[in-house]
Amino acid sequence: MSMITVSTSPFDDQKPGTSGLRKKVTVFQQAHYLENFVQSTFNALDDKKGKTIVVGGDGRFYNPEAIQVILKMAAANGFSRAIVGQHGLLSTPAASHLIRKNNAYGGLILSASHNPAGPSGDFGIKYNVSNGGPAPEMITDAIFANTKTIDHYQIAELDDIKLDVTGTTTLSEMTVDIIDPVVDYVALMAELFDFDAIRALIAQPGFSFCFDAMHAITGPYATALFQEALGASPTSIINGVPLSDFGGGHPDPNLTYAKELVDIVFADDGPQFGAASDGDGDRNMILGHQFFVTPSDSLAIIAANAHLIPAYQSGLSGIARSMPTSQAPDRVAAALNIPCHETPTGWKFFGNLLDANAATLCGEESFGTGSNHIREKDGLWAVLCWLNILAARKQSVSAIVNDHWQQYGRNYYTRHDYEAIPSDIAQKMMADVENGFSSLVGQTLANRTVRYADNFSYHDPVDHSHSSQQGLRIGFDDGARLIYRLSGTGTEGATLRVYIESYESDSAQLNIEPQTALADLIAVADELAGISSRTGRTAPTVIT
Ligand code: VG1
Ligand code: CO
Repeated sequence: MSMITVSTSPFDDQKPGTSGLRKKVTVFQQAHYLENFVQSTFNALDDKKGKTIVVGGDGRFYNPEAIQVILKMAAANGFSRAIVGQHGLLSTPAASHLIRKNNAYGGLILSASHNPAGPSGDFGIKYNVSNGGPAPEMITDAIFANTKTIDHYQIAELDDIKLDVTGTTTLSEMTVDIIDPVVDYVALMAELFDFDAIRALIAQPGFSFCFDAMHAITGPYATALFQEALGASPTSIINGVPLSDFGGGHPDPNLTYAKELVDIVFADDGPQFGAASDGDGDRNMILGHQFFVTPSDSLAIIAANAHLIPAYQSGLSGIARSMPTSQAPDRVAAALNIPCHETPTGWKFFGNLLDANAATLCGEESFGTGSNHIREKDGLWAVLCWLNILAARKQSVSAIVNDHWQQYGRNYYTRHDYEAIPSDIAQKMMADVENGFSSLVGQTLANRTVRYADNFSYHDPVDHSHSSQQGLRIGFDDGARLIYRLSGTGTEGATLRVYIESYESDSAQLNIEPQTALADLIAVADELAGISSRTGRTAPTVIT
């Protein structure tokens, strides 16, 4: 028998964050580190006999090594079948779809999303359950509990499997299907959208667009979709070849990190439409010519125009947004007479709502948008939503967004991130802000009255689980909000995220630059938490 049991001892830092376990590559390279986490995950699951697992990652450094370990451990833990993307590649949305399509028991996705990659960058691993979505807190808590007591793991002592050719092979008793990572995903997109209309739009002489894959996982998917299925020219995709260090870049689709795309689309002769995706393909940025669409607005506008997209023609059951996402989608939900659910940050909280058909569309302010077609956010899906809407409405991106504001009003919105601040300073700041809450209600700040100040908690209406301490929020009488959260995905010190929102319905006041429109609230946010005095930072690391 090739199965062996290896003795190990626990690591004390394997608590999954907002989206799985993320650490420096060098941390994952420690002996037994990856194995401990994988075994702890398997230990948290019921009987694996006869079950299928999907495995793939965003192609970052350490992906190939980790996949070999995971496959050998899956075989030793009794899985009967593994479905693996060729070369070990799968975007996060494609992995979610494969889990669902093949009725798999679950999947392991290897990604640290937008975090930089390479030998000195980050690596990550995340378990998804049978609905295709990230494991809910009940399971991530059980995984963490196992990491604290683990004393052995099981692995097959066999040669590595070759992952460069599609086909079926075996690893001891386990069947391994190496599949094209793109085909099933493209077929799903063709079912959801009006490809003929999008093809016609792209073929118009006056229309051009640019998609930036940021040297991460979406390159091959974008090529198959935009070029091969929809007829776009090869020059419409930039940075389309996945690299293990993402070309040294930071594949976070926002105005700061996707600067190359922004420069192209903001040039005077730039294309009418631009988009980018993140490291693992689950997030997106949408641009029109010289125009940026705020992610919260993107969700609201997709919802308001969903009837133009074949998959959503018959209506939406509801919308769900994370708490810090702006309230723009709430206004669309109210107009459509459907519920708008407010969940904590992280896609794992949308799974139950989607399964129960309580929501059709979901989104986060952090450039994540998705629907019930899978159980992850989906960057290319969002791009196709916009292309489908552009094709149907025959208007520019900026005209569609401006129309939306005229109809619903505008939720001015910005997020200020302060990266890599010392953890103790960040923790103290959050504690002090929360301690000040009792005296805050009723006070007047930035010409508004504070209506509530609390630490957000969520009661899941489907499984009745409870999640507390999900972000500090201050709500004003006019609907404006200030929110403070510490990131659960960073790997260096703490990242403070400050979310600032205010609502404007005066049709003459809808085109102000957001940092200007929100200036008074931004000043209050800094003052209340003492951000600059405590951290010495005079400006955020990133503004989105
Ligand atoms: C961030 C975003 C959150 C998103 C998460 C994972 O989390 O704020 O909205 O779900 O990243 O996305 P945090 O805890 O750092 O704020 V991804 O594309 O990194 O899997
Ligand atoms: Co991502």
